[in-house]
Amino acid sequence: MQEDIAGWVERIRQGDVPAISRAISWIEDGEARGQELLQALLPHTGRAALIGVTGAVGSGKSNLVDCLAALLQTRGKTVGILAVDPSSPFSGGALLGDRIRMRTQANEAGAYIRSMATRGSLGGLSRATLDAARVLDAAGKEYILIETVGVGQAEVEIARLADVTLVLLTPGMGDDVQAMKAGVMEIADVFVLNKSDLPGAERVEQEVQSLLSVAPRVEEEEWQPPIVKTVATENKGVEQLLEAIEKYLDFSKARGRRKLPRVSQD
Ligand SMILES: Nc1nc2c(ncn2[C@@H]2O[C@H](COP(=O)(O)OP(=O)(O)OP(=O)(O)O)[C@@H](O)[C@H]2O)c(=O)[nH]1
Ligand SMILES: [Mg+2]
Repeated sequence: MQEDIAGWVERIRQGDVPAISRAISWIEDGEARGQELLQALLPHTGRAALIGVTGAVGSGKSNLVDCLAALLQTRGKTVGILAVDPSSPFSGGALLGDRIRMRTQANEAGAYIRSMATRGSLGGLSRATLDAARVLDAAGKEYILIETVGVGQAEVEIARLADVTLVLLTPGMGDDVQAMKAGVMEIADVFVLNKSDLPGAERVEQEVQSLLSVAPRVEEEEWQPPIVKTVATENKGVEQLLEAIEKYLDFSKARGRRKLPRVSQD
């Protein structure tokens, strides 16, 4: 088995898609060899930037992830995409393939796309997702985009461990901005006001702005989450968004913050 593992490590490091898929399946299924392989991959991880993308159902996460991945690819970056779907009994690429209209050139251009589904607890899901991200990291993906729905426990967990977390807002959220305040304000490094082509965008922007202005800031040099307006269906605002993402990554790097633990926690 030891030799086997070495073989898998090699294939994954070369970006071999079937090997990556197999490894993630083992992890999802909670198989012992998945964990064994992860341990062997760990020395080859720690380079990727994990970008968490969260927001309400239908807020445009998949479209936005698609735009971001495509932009990163035009800049010569390699990308992996994980979509977390707690409500789905399915796993594998088929579901996401149906839901995401790929601007990204899957595989050939270096984007690996995978939909993660829960087989057990939500805690298990977030754990499996982060482990899958490690596999992609070892496979040389420089950016890993993780789409999660809403602000359930799994999402918050993933957000906490991602290097940067985007929270999508949409016009017409109205009082929802107030309601989501507690959970979301803590995890957002960058707010994305998507569907900014629709009426009501300014109002949501103002509401978030005012919430941010009253939010207690521990230190003067604390990060102030920006609000970036996008229209994911028209590929608008994506460059500005990537700029905000990079700015945050630089900011947290300068402070020695890296949320993804390099060594498995348990
Ligand atoms: N007008 C407008 N519609 C958008 C925009 N972005 C996404 N949509 C539409 O919103 C719907 C949902 O988009 P998705 O990208 O699937 O949203 P999602 O957040 O991934 O959805 P779930 O994964 O089901 O939670 C689709 O019909 C999109 O065409 C936008 O910027 N403007
Ligand atoms: Mg989606």
